[in-house]
Amino acid sequence: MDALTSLRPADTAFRDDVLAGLAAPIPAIPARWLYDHRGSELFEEITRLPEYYPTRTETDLLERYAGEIAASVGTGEAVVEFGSGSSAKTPILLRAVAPGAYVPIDISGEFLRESAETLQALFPGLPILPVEADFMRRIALPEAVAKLAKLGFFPGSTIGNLVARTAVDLLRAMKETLGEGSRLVIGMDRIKPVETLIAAYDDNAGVTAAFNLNLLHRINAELDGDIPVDAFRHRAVWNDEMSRIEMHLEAVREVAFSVAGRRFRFARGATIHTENSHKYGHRDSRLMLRAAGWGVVKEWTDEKQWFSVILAEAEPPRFAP
Ligand code: AVJ
Repeated sequence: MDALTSLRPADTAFRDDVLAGLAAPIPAIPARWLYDHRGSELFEEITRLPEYYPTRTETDLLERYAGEIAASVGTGEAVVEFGSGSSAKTPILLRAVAPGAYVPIDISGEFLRESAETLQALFPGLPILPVEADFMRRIALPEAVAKLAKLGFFPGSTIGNLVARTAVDLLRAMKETLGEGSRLVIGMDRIKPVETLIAAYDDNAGVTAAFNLNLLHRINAELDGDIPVDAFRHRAVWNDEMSRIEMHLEAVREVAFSVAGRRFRFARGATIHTENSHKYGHRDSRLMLRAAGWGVVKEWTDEKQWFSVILAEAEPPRFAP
């Protein structure tokens, strides 16, 4: 192992995932690598697209029902957000529940600092205690919030990136992090007409395509790759069996390239699977939460039932059945 490798484990993880993913029988790269600086900018742009309904719909739901959420949780709690809340959604919740502290958790220290600054300006008196960590595992929360009741916040249907098994692992880790008696406000995207879903993930302006293709630019820049990006195109497909939108990068011609000194060859039509975005039926979301030890207290949805915001409560350990 060279010195760089041992000093920069994050780079190794990206390289390992990309090399293993490109060589796999069904080539796939974990979706988290889409979100470098440029990728995060492009995602922000996606949230403003006319076709991308989730952000708008969830923000409207939070605005409309923040009062009801606040009424069922009380004030002075520690709001713990999984992912750093630089978006418009976090202030809506914080304004409504008047928390005793705000704890954003994110794997990227840079985004944490940015969003903490933005929110501190909006809520000058609020203690903001960022935690740089991977929230897939149980996290020790700051000592300062030990005595406060906890309200988790996980908006955006980010849970939908994960297959059910991993999603349940995450929800269980969140329960362990937040502790007994805690509650969770989670956004989950609903199943809807396929045309609407496809449009949201393959927009007319091509922003989602740029977001997906940016992964190849990132590989070229960070992993010494020479992938001809124009040999790939963005594809969004609905996998009905798995109830999810999948993003793929499809080779439009036969193409060979190298990444980190390794050679790869893709036949025309071969794809790299880059993201899943699971969609849930009314009962699906409840079942998944329940499987991880969360009981649904209340659920809010829009007129078209395109998105839902769920308030869940950590259930105490129970005996059978
Ligand atoms: C951030 C995972 C919620 O799945 O809708 C949007 C990501 N990908 N357009 C989603 C995404 C393409 C987004 N999440």
